[in-house]
Amino acid sequence: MLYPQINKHRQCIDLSGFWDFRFDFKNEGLTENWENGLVGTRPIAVPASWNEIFAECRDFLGPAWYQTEFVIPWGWENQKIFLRFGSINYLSDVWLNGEKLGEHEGGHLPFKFDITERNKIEKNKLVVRVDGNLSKEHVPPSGRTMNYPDTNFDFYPYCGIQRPVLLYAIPKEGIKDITVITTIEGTNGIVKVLLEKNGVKGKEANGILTGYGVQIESRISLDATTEIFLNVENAKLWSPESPNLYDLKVEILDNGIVFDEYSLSVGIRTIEVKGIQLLLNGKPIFLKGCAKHEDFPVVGKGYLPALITKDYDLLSWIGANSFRTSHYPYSEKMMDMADRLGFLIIDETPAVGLTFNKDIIDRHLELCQRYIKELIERDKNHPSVIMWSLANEPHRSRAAKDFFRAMYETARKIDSTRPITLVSQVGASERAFEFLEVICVNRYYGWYTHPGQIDEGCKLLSDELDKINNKYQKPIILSEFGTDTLAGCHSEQPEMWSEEYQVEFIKNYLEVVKSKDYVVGAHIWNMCDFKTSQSIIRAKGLNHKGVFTRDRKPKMAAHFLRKIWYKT
Ligand code: GCB
Repeated sequence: MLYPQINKHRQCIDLSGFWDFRFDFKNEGLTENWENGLVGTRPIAVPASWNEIFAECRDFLGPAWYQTEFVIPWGWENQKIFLRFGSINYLSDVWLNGEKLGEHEGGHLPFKFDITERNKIEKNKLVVRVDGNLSKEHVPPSGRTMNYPDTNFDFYPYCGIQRPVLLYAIPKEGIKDITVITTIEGTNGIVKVLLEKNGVKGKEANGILTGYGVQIESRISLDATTEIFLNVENAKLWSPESPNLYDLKVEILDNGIVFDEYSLSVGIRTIEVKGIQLLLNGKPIFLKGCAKHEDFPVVGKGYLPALITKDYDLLSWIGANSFRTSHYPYSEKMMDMADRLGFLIIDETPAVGLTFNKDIIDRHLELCQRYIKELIERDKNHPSVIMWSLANEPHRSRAAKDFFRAMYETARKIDSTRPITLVSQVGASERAFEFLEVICVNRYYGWYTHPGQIDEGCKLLSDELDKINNKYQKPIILSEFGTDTLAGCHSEQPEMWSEEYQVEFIKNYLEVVKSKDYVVGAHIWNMCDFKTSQSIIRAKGLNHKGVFTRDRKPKMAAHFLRKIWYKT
């Protein structure tokens, strides 16, 4: 799904702003036909989660209704027109002028509706019903009664329209999709551009790659092929140290006249697994960084551009070169920025806390296959994305291997270029590791087990990593490790919850990691403190494992990481 853009042939309007909003406490909106127009509303910002906005409704997960109006601008008469929702958590039903456009399940991934034949010249009324209630049937599922709300995962289940809603127009015939694959031959970069088209019989396509003083063009007849090859001599490769990006423009022409075009940034790079190593552009790389969350006061999981730039600045400040989008896909703009700034991303689906219960496993598999497909379709052209993560911490189950094999095959069919991983807490007995290219493990010895005993924890970690390596001989990433740490809590001797304990834990874990040549990355849990459901292990409803606080102030651990990771 190409992100909407503005050029001579394509237009886009961001419907972000203040919408009308109403909670549906008695779940009567559907029977009372609220889709025809809401009354008794109050204003709400879109995008944003609703939970931290209205004091009395933090834990009300839905349903709730949104409404806005828009006018189709002059000049769009002969275009195809779409409405695109970046992310709504969790279920959405959408109506335009009282007519149902459709529904969607799952947060954090975009969906769109073709409204070409359904919009009015005058004002259009858009109504959206959002239901964020938890259920065992959903992915991610509900489940832990020790949590309120009863999430089966450790972050707050924020709900609402959480990313921008875009109204956009494209030519009736033209570019449907573009896939860019880059390879390296000697000092040359080969950029392969695969086109998917709407109509366009008898037309031509032109690919133009510019940057670093070169311009390379290649023209094809779309009746003969849909592949464009661009050969870049002495290519400037993309890497964290030098995130070089070329500009690619694809044009569709009719008798030499351009009638559609689309531009995107291209980073020429390769990513592969060889034995126990992860190679970027043929050279071993080590991932240093944190796992993250989209989470901030007031907006919850709402898209906030300033927070994106802030988080990248802090990641750079500690010298990180990578992160994982735990535990769901992040906003498109977060991914664009990673390309520009040179961050390596493990891109994860929303499949966290899967249980494999017999009664729901088929439904979950269907959803998870859709999630991985939609994630790859959305993010496949980002050089920053170096790996797909199928899921985080599924429960131990005999059914897991076949489940992940099916997800893996779906992913492999669409993307043959990137390694695929699974983030597991099961360890050496995780049977999906037999076919996945990279192994990600989360470990908390010295915190959840062996409390207060970092040395003992590190010994266990070291032995276990060796055991996994002996069994699989694949690159391993320590994808989570950390301790809850109250900012401002200190102790002479490292003691749990203190900033000193967090530093000591991270320092010792990183020493273990350094001693293993098969460990190719270490991601601390977490970059920042973040909101969770309420429970006896989450003081103030927060997970405190951040090396920064929720409002982005460094703890001692952040200073420690800057000391060891940051290079001027
Ligand atoms: C984990 C989970 C993560 C939790 C973390 C913790 O293993 O993957 O979602 O937040 O542990 O702090 O307990």
